[in-house]
Amino acid sequence: MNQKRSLLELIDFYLVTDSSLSKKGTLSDVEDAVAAGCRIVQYREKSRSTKDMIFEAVQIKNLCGSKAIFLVNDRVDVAMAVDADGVHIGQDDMPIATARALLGKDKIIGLTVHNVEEAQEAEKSGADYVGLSPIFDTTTKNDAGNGIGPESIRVVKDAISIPVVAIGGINKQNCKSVIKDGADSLVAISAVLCSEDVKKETQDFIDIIKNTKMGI
Ligand code: 3NM
Repeated sequence: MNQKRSLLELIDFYLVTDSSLSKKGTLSDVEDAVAAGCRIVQYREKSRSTKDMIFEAVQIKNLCGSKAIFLVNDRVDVAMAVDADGVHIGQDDMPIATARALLGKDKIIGLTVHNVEEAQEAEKSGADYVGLSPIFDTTTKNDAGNGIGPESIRVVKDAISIPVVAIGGINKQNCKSVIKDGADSLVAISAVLCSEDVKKETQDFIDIIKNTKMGI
Protein backbone atom coordinates (compact mmCIF):
# COMPACT_ATOMS: atom_id res chain seq x y z
CA MET A 1 0.00 0.00 0.00
CA ASN A 2 1.33 3.42 -1.00
CA GLN A 3 1.41 5.42 2.25
CA LYS A 4 0.82 8.63 0.32
CA ARG A 5 -2.57 7.33 -0.88
CA SER A 6 -4.11 8.21 2.50
CA LEU A 7 -3.13 11.84 1.90
CA LEU A 8 -5.63 11.96 -0.98
CA GLU A 9 -8.41 12.17 1.62
CA LEU A 10 -6.84 15.30 3.05
CA ILE A 11 -5.98 17.38 0.00
CA ASP A 12 -7.20 20.96 -0.04
CA PHE A 13 -4.89 23.22 -2.04
CA TYR A 14 -3.29 21.40 -5.00
CA LEU A 15 -0.10 22.87 -6.50
CA VAL A 16 0.50 22.53 -10.25
CA THR A 17 3.91 23.85 -11.29
CA ASP A 18 4.44 26.13 -14.29
CA SER A 19 7.98 27.32 -14.98
CA SER A 20 6.72 29.90 -17.48
CA LEU A 21 4.80 31.73 -14.73
CA SER A 22 7.15 31.11 -11.83
CA LYS A 23 9.05 34.05 -10.38
CA LYS A 24 11.67 32.17 -8.35
CA GLY A 25 11.67 28.84 -10.14
CA THR A 26 9.73 25.60 -9.81
CA LEU A 27 11.83 24.15 -6.98
CA SER A 28 11.34 27.28 -4.88
CA ASP A 29 7.59 27.19 -5.59
CA VAL A 30 7.33 23.56 -4.49
CA GLU A 31 9.40 24.19 -1.36
CA ASP A 32 7.22 27.17 -0.40
CA ALA A 33 3.93 25.38 -1.08
CA VAL A 34 4.92 22.27 0.88
CA ALA A 35 6.16 24.45 3.76
CA ALA A 36 2.75 26.15 3.73
CA GLY A 37 1.02 22.78 4.14
CA CYS A 38 0.18 21.81 0.56
CA ARG A 39 -0.22 18.01 0.41
CA ILE A 40 -0.23 17.41 -3.35
CA VAL A 41 2.14 18.65 -6.05
CA GLN A 42 1.90 18.04 -9.79
CA TYR A 43 5.02 18.65 -11.85
CA ARG A 44 3.71 20.12 -15.13
CA GLU A 45 6.47 21.04 -17.52
CA LYS A 46 5.88 21.50 -21.22
CA SER A 47 9.18 22.87 -22.48
CA ARG A 48 12.07 20.92 -20.94
CA SER A 49 13.97 17.95 -22.29
CA THR A 50 13.19 14.55 -20.79
CA LYS A 51 16.64 14.51 -19.22
CA ASP A 52 16.10 17.88 -17.52
CA MET A 53 12.63 16.85 -16.41
CA ILE A 54 13.96 13.73 -14.74
CA PHE A 55 16.65 15.75 -12.98
CA GLU A 56 14.10 18.29 -11.73
CA ALA A 57 11.52 15.64 -10.86
CA VAL A 58 13.97 13.91 -8.51
CA GLN A 59 14.48 17.18 -6.67
CA ILE A 60 10.74 17.85 -6.44
CA LYS A 61 10.18 14.33 -5.13
CA ASN A 62 12.72 15.02 -2.39
CA LEU A 63 11.06 18.32 -1.50
CA CYS A 64 7.70 16.55 -1.19
CA GLY A 65 9.22 13.82 1.00
CA SER A 66 6.54 12.16 3.08
CA LYS A 67 4.56 15.40 3.39
CA ALA A 68 3.03 15.69 -0.07
CA ILE A 69 1.90 13.45 -2.91
CA PHE A 70 4.14 13.95 -5.94
CA LEU A 71 2.58 13.48 -9.39
CA VAL A 72 3.92 14.07 -12.89
CA ASN A 73 1.70 15.63 -15.56
CA ASP A 74 1.23 13.54 -18.72
CA ARG A 75 4.65 11.89 -18.69
CA VAL A 76 4.18 8.35 -17.40
CA ASP A 77 7.79 7.60 -18.42
CA VAL A 78 9.16 10.40 -16.23
CA ALA A 79 6.95 9.32 -13.32
CA MET A 80 8.29 5.77 -13.62
CA ALA A 81 11.89 6.93 -13.98
CA VAL A 82 11.82 8.79 -10.65
CA ASP A 83 9.32 6.52 -8.87
CA ALA A 84 6.83 9.36 -8.39
CA ASP A 85 3.62 8.73 -6.46
CA GLY A 86 1.68 8.81 -9.71
CA VAL A 87 0.57 10.82 -12.72
CA HIS A 88 -2.07 13.27 -13.84
CA ILE A 89 -3.26 12.68 -17.37
CA GLY A 90 -5.65 14.30 -19.83
CA GLN A 91 -8.39 12.90 -22.05
CA ASP A 92 -6.02 12.64 -25.04
CA ASP A 93 -3.07 11.18 -23.15
CA MET A 94 -2.35 7.56 -22.36
CA PRO A 95 -5.54 5.60 -21.48
CA ILE A 96 -5.94 5.00 -17.75
CA ALA A 97 -5.82 1.22 -18.14
CA THR A 98 -2.46 1.47 -19.93
CA ALA A 99 -1.07 3.88 -17.34
CA ARG A 100 -2.31 1.60 -14.55
CA ALA A 101 -0.70 -1.45 -16.16
CA LEU A 102 2.61 0.41 -16.38
CA LEU A 103 2.51 2.05 -12.96
CA GLY A 104 0.88 -0.66 -10.87
CA LYS A 105 -2.08 -0.58 -8.51
CA ASP A 106 -0.45 1.44 -5.75
CA LYS A 107 0.28 4.54 -7.80
CA ILE A 108 -2.13 7.46 -7.91
CA ILE A 109 -3.70 8.37 -11.25
CA GLY A 110 -5.69 11.56 -11.78
CA LEU A 111 -7.61 12.34 -14.95
CA THR A 112 -8.82 15.66 -16.34
CA VAL A 113 -12.56 15.61 -17.11
CA HIS A 114 -14.93 18.24 -18.45
CA ASN A 115 -18.36 16.84 -17.67
CA VAL A 116 -20.24 14.23 -15.66
CA GLU A 117 -19.98 11.53 -18.34
CA GLU A 118 -16.18 11.77 -18.48
CA ALA A 119 -16.07 11.81 -14.66
CA GLN A 120 -18.11 8.60 -14.39
CA GLU A 121 -15.97 6.96 -17.05
CA ALA A 122 -12.82 8.05 -15.19
CA GLU A 123 -14.02 6.43 -11.98
CA LYS A 124 -14.98 3.24 -13.82
CA SER A 125 -11.56 3.10 -15.45
CA GLY A 126 -9.82 3.23 -12.08
CA ALA A 127 -8.85 6.91 -11.71
CA ASP A 128 -8.09 7.90 -8.12
CA TYR A 129 -9.43 11.44 -8.53
CA VAL A 130 -10.66 13.72 -11.30
CA GLY A 131 -9.55 17.23 -12.20
CA LEU A 132 -12.69 19.06 -13.37
CA SER A 133 -11.91 21.83 -15.84
CA PRO A 134 -11.99 24.63 -16.69
CA ILE A 135 -14.32 25.96 -13.99
CA PHE A 136 -13.83 29.57 -15.11
CA ASP A 137 -12.18 31.06 -18.19
CA THR A 138 -8.39 31.00 -17.92
CA THR A 139 -5.47 32.39 -19.88
CA THR A 140 -2.95 30.00 -18.31
CA LYS A 141 -3.82 27.15 -20.70
CA ASN A 142 -4.42 28.25 -24.28
CA ASP A 143 -6.67 25.40 -25.35
CA ALA A 144 -8.68 25.10 -22.12
CA GLY A 145 -11.94 26.31 -23.71
CA ASN A 146 -14.67 28.29 -21.96
CA GLY A 147 -15.39 27.93 -18.27
CA ILE A 148 -18.03 25.30 -17.50
CA GLY A 149 -19.21 27.19 -14.40
CA PRO A 150 -18.98 26.30 -10.70
CA GLU A 151 -22.51 24.76 -10.72
CA SER A 152 -21.09 21.82 -12.67
CA ILE A 153 -18.94 20.82 -9.68
CA ARG A 154 -21.94 19.65 -7.64
CA VAL A 155 -23.31 17.62 -10.53
CA VAL A 156 -19.98 15.79 -10.92
CA LYS A 157 -19.44 15.45 -7.16
CA ASP A 158 -22.85 13.80 -6.72
CA ALA A 159 -22.22 11.35 -9.57
CA ILE A 160 -18.88 9.86 -8.44
CA SER A 161 -17.22 8.85 -5.18
CA ILE A 162 -13.58 9.74 -5.94
CA PRO A 163 -12.26 13.24 -5.05
CA VAL A 164 -13.03 16.16 -7.37
CA VAL A 165 -10.29 18.74 -7.89
CA ALA A 166 -11.44 21.99 -9.51
CA ILE A 167 -9.12 23.85 -11.91
CA GLY A 168 -9.23 26.85 -14.21
CA GLY A 169 -9.51 30.56 -13.39
CA ILE A 170 -9.68 30.04 -9.62
CA ASN A 171 -8.48 32.83 -7.34
CA LYS A 172 -8.87 33.93 -3.72
CA GLN A 173 -12.11 35.75 -4.55
CA ASN A 174 -13.96 32.83 -6.10
CA CYS A 175 -12.36 29.83 -4.34
CA LYS A 176 -14.82 29.81 -1.44
CA SER A 177 -17.72 29.25 -3.83
CA VAL A 178 -15.79 26.47 -5.61
CA ILE A 179 -15.49 24.56 -2.32
CA LYS A 180 -19.10 25.32 -1.36
CA ASP A 181 -20.13 23.96 -4.75
CA GLY A 182 -18.56 20.61 -3.85
CA ALA A 183 -14.89 20.56 -4.83
CA ASP A 184 -12.68 18.54 -2.47
CA SER A 185 -9.60 20.44 -3.60
CA LEU A 186 -8.62 23.15 -6.05
CA VAL A 187 -5.76 24.30 -8.24
CA ALA A 188 -4.96 28.00 -8.70
CA ILE A 189 -1.86 28.27 -10.87
CA SER A 190 -1.53 31.93 -11.84
CA ALA A 191 -3.07 33.20 -8.61
CA VAL A 192 -0.25 31.56 -6.64
CA LEU A 193 2.73 31.45 -8.99
CA CYS A 194 2.38 35.04 -10.20
CA SER A 195 2.30 36.35 -6.63
CA GLU A 196 5.36 37.70 -4.83
CA ASP A 197 5.06 35.21 -1.98
CA VAL A 198 4.08 31.65 -2.95
CA LYS A 199 4.17 30.43 0.65
CA LYS A 200 1.79 33.11 1.88
CA GLU A 201 -0.60 32.71 -1.05
CA THR A 202 -0.67 28.94 -0.52
CA GLN A 203 -1.34 29.46 3.19
CA ASP A 204 -4.16 31.87 2.37
CA PHE A 205 -5.78 29.37 -0.01
CA ILE A 206 -5.43 26.55 2.52
CA ASP A 207 -7.02 28.69 5.25
CA ILE A 208 -9.95 29.69 3.03
CA ILE A 209 -10.51 26.09 1.88
CA LYS A 210 -10.31 24.63 5.41
CA ASN A 211 -12.60 27.29 6.86
CA THR A 212 -15.11 26.85 4.05
CA LYS A 213 -15.14 23.08 4.57
CA MET A 214 -15.80 23.65 8.29
CA GLY A 215 -18.63 26.02 7.42
CA ILE A 216 -16.84 29.16 8.65
N1 3NM B 1 -5.53 22.73 -17.18
P1 3NM B 1 -5.08 29.02 -13.68
S1 3NM B 1 -6.85 24.88 -17.18
C1 3NM B 1 -3.31 23.34 -16.31
O1 3NM B 1 -8.81 23.10 -18.44
C2 3NM B 1 -4.69 23.67 -16.69
O2 3NM B 1 -7.61 21.28 -18.24
C3 3NM B 1 -6.71 23.24 -17.49
O3 3NM B 1 -4.48 27.83 -14.53
C4 3NM B 1 -7.79 22.49 -18.10
O4 3NM B 1 -5.29 28.51 -12.31
C5 3NM B 1 -5.27 24.92 -16.61
O5 3NM B 1 -4.01 30.08 -13.73
C6 3NM B 1 -4.61 26.15 -16.13
O6 3NM B 1 -6.35 29.46 -14.35
C7 3NM B 1 -5.22 26.71 -14.88
